[in-house]
Amino acid sequence: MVAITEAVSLEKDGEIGMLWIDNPPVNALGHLVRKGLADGMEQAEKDDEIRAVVVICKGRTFCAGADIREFGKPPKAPHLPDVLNRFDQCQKPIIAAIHGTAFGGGLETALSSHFRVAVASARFGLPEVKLGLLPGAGGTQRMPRLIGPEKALAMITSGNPIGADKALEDGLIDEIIDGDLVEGAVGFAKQVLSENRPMVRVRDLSEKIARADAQIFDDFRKQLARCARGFEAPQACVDTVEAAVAKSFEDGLTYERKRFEELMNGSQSAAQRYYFFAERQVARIPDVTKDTVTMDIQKVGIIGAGTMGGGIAMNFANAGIPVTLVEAKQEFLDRGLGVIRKNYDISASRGKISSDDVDKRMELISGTIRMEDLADVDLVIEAVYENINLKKEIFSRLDNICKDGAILATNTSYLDVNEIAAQTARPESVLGLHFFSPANVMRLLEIVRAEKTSIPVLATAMAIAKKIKKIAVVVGVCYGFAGNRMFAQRKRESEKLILEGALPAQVDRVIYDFGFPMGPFALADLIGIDLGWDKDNSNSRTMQEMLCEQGRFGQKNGKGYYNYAEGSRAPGPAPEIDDLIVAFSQKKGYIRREISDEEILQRCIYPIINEGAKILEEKIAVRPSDLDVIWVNGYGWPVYRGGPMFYADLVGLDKVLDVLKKFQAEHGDDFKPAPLLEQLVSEGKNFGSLNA
Ligand code: 3H9
Repeated sequence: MVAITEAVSLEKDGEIGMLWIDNPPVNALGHLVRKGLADGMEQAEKDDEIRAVVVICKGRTFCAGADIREFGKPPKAPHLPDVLNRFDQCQKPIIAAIHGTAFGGGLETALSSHFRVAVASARFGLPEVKLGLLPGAGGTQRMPRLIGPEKALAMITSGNPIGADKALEDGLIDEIIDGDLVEGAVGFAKQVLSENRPMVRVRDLSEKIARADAQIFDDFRKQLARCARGFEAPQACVDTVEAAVAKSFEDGLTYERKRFEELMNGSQSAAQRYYFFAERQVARIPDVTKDTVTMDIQKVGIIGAGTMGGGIAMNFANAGIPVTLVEAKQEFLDRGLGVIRKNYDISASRGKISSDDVDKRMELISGTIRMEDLADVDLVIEAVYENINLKKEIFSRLDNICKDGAILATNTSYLDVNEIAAQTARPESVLGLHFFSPANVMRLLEIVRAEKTSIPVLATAMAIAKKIKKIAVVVGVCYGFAGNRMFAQRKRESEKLILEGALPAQVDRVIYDFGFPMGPFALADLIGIDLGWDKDNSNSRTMQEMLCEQGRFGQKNGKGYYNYAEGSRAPGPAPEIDDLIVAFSQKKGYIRREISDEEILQRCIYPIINEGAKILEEKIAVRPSDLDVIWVNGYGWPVYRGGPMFYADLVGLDKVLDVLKKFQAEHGDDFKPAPLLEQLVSEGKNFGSLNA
């Protein structure tokens, strides 16, 4: 075995040269790998004993792509597209031997080889689009030539991987290897030599692109305009695959390079790449180490079979963990279990799960009206309505019922977890697990670490969150924790803006155009305007009271800030509400004025950032990027803008600070800048500098 670089070596197995890549953890195609591949291939070509080359990886996976950490830094030669063009020109057959994930540049390496073999568990994907990019090492040109433009478009624009069976069926790979990959790949290479099989250069294939239907490109563009609104990369992916059909291979590559670089230098990809690491960083809690012992959660109890409790129960059943659902009355329990089954049946009718799965999951959920039945569970999640006294009473009962060591969690969205924990003799076992609604769909979970929560309990909560496929963010105790506390800022400002002169449709348009799925008023209609409305004390003091007094509760009864046609969720104009807002604001003494879109955006977004800074100062969150993960997963922040803290850095903290000060002078201390923000600006730093 000869070391070519620290990451690549060349081994000879008779007439087969094995080019080994060893660059943990995922064999990313960093500089040492690219150089190793280029030099190793040259050496193999020069070596007369070697007649075929197998490209293969050590460790858990084939190359999972370019090294994302190198992006944004000055590129170092040799560049991947050049290395892969040399693969094309190689006079000896190259066989890519794949296990794990051949992703991005990894799959492009395989596409530039002359043959591809893989183990049955291997997966193949071009996920660049998820990083705001397109495959930039020939993937947009070779993939359509190999599997046809339509299948290539599906893979490239979605970024979703396919398995080995599908890859074989589509012609992406030549053979699935049963058993040992090294033996299988060497055997395949020997067979290629003995049969004198012609080397297949994907760049020279033309049959599949010649019969492409031109319409598919526009169909994809239209579909992506809907389902990937605001994202630049998916449309660029379509353009480059179209170029594979319309241009020569060389011209197509040049075009791909140009579009790749445009995306790479743009803010969307910077945001999405940042977010990729943010989502991995979030799992790192300074005082939780790899050695922290976690508990095995085999049985879960949930108190409350309402929308939240039912959704939470589904998460555990989906992961194969038995759940006991507790309700106060049999009828509530029956209703809750009925809703769960209905939700599963809907998933089955959409083909997402089988009817067998529905039965299996339902079997894992049992119901009871006796809290005592939770005596043997390992984790209890209380999901009753937001009433501190009720929650305290439940925790004090649970403390007597549950076995020693069982974790007691509350799903409260706002209340003081320390106060709840104090009701028990085991505050170290108490924490908050704040699921977001609908709990079986939303990926975000705030893990609320109370004053006395022990480290193993925290680590166990993080482990179980991973098991039920949530993105968990650890936060501290304060009113609304991190997400809702920041969200309250936008709510307050949007409500003030319509009194000062804007109307709901304008505010919603600005927020929607920024990239949120909907604006604050359409969202209020969706959630229900009556949420938190105190009917008995309502006295036309706020717009919420005005609307609720008129029976306008939002989508649920077809009338809110907007009007909804029967059976439709699309907000329609409600001129009567615009008139009501104008009259109400004038009665309150506002002199209405034209408000610019820019002001609306800054008024809604900058206070979120400012509150984030306060949260960081108070150590409620570990790092700024955790807040971004919360906003992307829980509040619909467009990932191509990274999250509020990333966005603030992009705008420039000095500008954010100036605008906040201006708003403070005009509108008061709701805009008072957080000391941390002032400090970062004075030190010339940004939030990114705190993302350790
Ligand atoms: C590309 O290829 C562009 C080309 O078309 C053109 C070039 C010219 N780079 O996810 P995990 C790290 S764009 C650097 O926790 P898993 C990751 O940060 C690239 N680092 O493991 C983590 O580090 P840490 C296209 C990377 O088993 C560790 O590896 N490719 C990269 O759950 C483990 O990762 C992609 O977008 C990378 N490319 O999942 C693939 N990938 O331990 C992105 C991972 O310090 N990667 N790391 O936190 C993935 O989808 C998953 O990581 C993978 C493994 C499925 C591979």
